[in-house]
Amino acid sequence: MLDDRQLKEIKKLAIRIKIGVIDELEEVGSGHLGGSLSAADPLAVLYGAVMKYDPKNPKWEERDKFVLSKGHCGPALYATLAIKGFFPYEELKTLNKPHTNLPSHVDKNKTPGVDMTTGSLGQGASTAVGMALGEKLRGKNTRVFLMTGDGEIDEGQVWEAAMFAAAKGLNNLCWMVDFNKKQLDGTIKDILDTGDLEAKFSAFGFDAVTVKGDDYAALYEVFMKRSDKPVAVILDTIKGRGIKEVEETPDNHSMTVSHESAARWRDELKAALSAIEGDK
Ligand SMILES: Cc1ncc(C[n+]2csc(CCOP(=O)(O)OP(=O)(O)O)c2C)c(N)n1
Ligand SMILES: [Mg+2]
Repeated sequence: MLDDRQLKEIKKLAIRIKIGVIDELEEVGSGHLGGSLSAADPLAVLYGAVMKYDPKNPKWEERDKFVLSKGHCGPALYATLAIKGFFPYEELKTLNKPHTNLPSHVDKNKTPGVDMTTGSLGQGASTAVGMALGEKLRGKNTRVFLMTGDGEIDEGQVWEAAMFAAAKGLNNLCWMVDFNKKQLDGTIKDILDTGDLEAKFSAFGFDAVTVKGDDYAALYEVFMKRSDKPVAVILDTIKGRGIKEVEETPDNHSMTVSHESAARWRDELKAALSAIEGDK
């Protein structure tokens, strides 16, 4: 169980990741804001308290791996990695610029700390399952954390990967679905209703559970849980979480980020950070 001090650190980390996302997107003027913000809360728990890694040795053999299969949300992962010391924070300002190490969709050959190249939706799920199998075959005591989107799971290969993971007993795999109820150009309900995801993953042979995306204490417990099956965590999230105006924008998949809006949103996040710091 996380103690109060650890919980506070994770809450602060989540906000700092969101500020990092704004710092990145302001520089390019637009980007995948909604899905980066909904991913930030679970990322804070994973990189703040759960995963084994070494920023000075990103390819450390005994590290846990993270696959951001919804690779368009690279800004959230980059902010996390920068804050955790994989590369200088200032580099976030190079997002998606020529010759950057931080392309808008993640690339393991470019960015220290990125474990898999993604962006073509669905493929990250297959590669993460392959990685989990590989780690098991090599007798490693490591884990693979995978995050897919809720629109992404419309891709057929995702379910082939899920069936394979359960059939091979990959209990070193923790598969998150960022269930933010929206995809690129509409809601999940309107475009292709996923139905009861917890029941679906259970039926595929996972230990499946639904957790609020910003219930940090509950997320920690679920991420630490081990069983003989792979774990599926349906993250009940809000696209744009943490910035009211973004949460309330219906089409918040990719948004323009002007200097004015960035300043306003940063102020809101900094106020939330100060409230936590002031909270004894
Ligand atoms: C194979 C493939 N088809 C289409 C796209 C274009 N695309 C990028 S993001 C996106 C929507 C993803 O929605 P979701 O998985 O719900 O992500 P989130 O809401 O977390 O941003 C689409 C269709 C893509 N990257 N890959
Ligand atoms: Mg979505």
